[in-house]
Amino acid sequence: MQISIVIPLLNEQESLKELHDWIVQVMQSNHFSYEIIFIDDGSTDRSWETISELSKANANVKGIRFLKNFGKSQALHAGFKAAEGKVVITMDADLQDNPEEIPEMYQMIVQEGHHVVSGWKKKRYDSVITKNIPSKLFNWAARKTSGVKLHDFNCGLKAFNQKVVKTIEVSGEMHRYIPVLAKNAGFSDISEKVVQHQARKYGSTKFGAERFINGFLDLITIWFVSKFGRRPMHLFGAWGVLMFIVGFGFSLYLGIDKLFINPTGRLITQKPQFYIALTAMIIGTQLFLAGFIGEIMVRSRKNDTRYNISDKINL
Ligand SMILES: Nc1nc2c(ncn2[C@@H]2O[C@H](COP(=O)(O)OP(=O)(O)OP(=O)(O)O)[C@@H](O)[C@H]2O)c(=O)[nH]1
Ligand SMILES: [Mg+2]
Repeated sequence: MQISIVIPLLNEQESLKELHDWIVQVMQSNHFSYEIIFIDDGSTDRSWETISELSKANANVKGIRFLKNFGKSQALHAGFKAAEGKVVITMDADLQDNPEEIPEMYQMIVQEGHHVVSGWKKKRYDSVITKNIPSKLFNWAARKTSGVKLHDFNCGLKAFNQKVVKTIEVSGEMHRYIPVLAKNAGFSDISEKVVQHQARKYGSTKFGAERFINGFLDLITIWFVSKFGRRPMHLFGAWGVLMFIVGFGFSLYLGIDKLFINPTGRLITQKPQFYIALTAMIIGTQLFLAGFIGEIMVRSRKNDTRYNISDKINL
């Protein structure tokens, strides 16, 4: 199989049939062997019924339904696990991403050998205040922190070599940073393609302004986890020991001064060095303990299931 199209969705019943027909038309005119995997993440509308009808008419349509809403990242995780195509495409279900981009993205993976090709909505049809400006800021911060030079981290339309999606673990709210996860896993050939972007046609938006705040916090997490996730002691331990040494140095100074040099001088508790010594030693011990507990957790971590599937079609 050449292409797996993974489509996570939440309450997009109006768009699904139109999206399906459009994808099929592109796939057929390019003679691709393909599958479309819809992941219904606890929709409360008729999305699952629509997917099930589509799958009756087209055996290339597959479906996964979650018992409740587990989030876009978990949906992608489930889709990636099921995907069989050499190239795996992700796209939004709301008709904002154009399936006509798929053939060219496929070629970029197969012929040019990129690991990841990420869509770039260069010209957007969104509100300037609520989407464009925050999005520019967000992407700038993401580029600086992650070192992945993409203009548009939030674009749902992306293409991956199958090896990438089978290796990385998309968890939490990390769907915005799949290219960063790929880079951390060693798939460093990450490219970009300018893609068409449409205004939302049906239904309503699922992410509000909090996406940028959450997105930024996730970015810090990803930076931290990729650098120190497997060796927390190297960060906390180092700072802990450093702080403790500073505190200990001051205590030593105070002790020697009081005992041998200037026993009749000011009380130790009247000197600023006393408070510096106290705080530094307490913070140092705390940091050291954080590193220690972190190491224990890293060592005892088991694989945890993060979503539950209630139904499947053709899988
Ligand atoms: N699996 C899953 N998919 C989701 C969830 N929330 C949103 N989606 C899907 O993710 C895609 C993008 O969400 P949108 O609400 O369109 O976000 P957006 O495109 O930035 O915002 P608009 O421009 O208003 O459409 C759509 O296909 C949604 O159906 C979720 O909780 N789980
Ligand atoms: Mg959308």
